[in-house]
Amino acid sequence: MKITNARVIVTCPGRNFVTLKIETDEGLHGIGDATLNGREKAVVAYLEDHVIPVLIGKEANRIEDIWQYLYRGAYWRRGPVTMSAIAAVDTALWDIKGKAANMPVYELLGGASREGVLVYGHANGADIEETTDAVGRYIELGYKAIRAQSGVPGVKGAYGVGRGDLYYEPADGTLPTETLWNTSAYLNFAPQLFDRLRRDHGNEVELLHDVHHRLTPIEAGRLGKSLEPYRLFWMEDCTPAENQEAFKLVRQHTVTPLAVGEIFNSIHDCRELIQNQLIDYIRTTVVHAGGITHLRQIAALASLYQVRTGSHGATDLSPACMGAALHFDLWVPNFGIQEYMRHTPETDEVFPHSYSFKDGYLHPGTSPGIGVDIDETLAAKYPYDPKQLPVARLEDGTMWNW
Ligand code: KDG
Ligand code: MG
Repeated sequence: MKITNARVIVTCPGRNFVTLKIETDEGLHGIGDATLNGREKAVVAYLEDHVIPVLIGKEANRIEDIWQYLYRGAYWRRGPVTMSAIAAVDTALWDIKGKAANMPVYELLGGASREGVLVYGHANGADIEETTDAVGRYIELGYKAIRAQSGVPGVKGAYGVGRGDLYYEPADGTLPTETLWNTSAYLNFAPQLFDRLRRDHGNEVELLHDVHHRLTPIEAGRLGKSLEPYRLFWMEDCTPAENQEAFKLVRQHTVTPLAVGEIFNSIHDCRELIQNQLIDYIRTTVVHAGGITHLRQIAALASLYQVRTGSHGATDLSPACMGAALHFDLWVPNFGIQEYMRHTPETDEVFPHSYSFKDGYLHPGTSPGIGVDIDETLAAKYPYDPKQLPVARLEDGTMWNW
């Protein structure tokens, strides 16, 4: 089965998505997500100028060989643009292989290891009152695990507070929006938030929190320790992870479980954190970490150290990524949890899919392939709308981590 055609589809049904569609001489096609939030056009150019020309005529069944060709063949290895482009090809080829075998991708990987994929939803609010109400609404919807983010008194731009709690989207300006950050206000506030959430909602629901790279290692240790009474499922991205040694310091001070990895794109980014058991959950996902083929290597390494998966699943990862991730999650032995931020109804229409939510779990469905397609006619009605992620500064003007 030869690849005869491949093209990139850019659409903005509420937010921008980049999708690669690969077609074969047997009439089968597959799709893969290539969205890199705020840097979409870089991946489009990479695919159109450097990847698609070498795909035409290749044997579509040779997923591993094509992965190696694109990875080694670029000479310039790794990086989010390269790895998102490779991921799109990889996902589309797994989709095609599934369709050719008439099997859902989780069957090709080794079959289901569980009945459903535990997901966490996003509750957020401008203050504690709004956030606790939002957590209550997610519990009513059936969620067993909920990420809670709240506006912080005195902080103009706490991370994760959206416009409405269902479809939070941070990339909101043609130029980056400037937010202000105050670490000490946040460190005082966060334990108050989780104290209130536990008092209002009890101990059964799993609560998660994203620090979004904002703290130094010692501040992260202090936060983790102060959140211990509230038994978080995880504290995410508590400090930037370029310096992975830093997590030793965090670990020395807290037993709050740690999750890192949504901005990682290769097993080499994860290796030190995993091998030194400095984290509990690895958050790499299909689209930014080289597709299913690479993600399973990361998961296998993690399994040696009892680190579990907790893949990124924000709205900037398209339904094509979500579909592929759910097949992976249903199979992977050391599964932990999957992030699930619902897409807008317009996005769901552009990407018809077989995955479905019930009682806090997602299931990828049993359609052959990844179970997600793209309606190109509808996609064409939503032209690209350039948007960038915000930036953050401290109150004295110093640039900080958004
Ligand atoms: O594009 C950036 C978002 O995907 C990111 O800010 C979301 O941190 C995030 C999360 O945990 O979902
Ligand atoms: Mg995050």
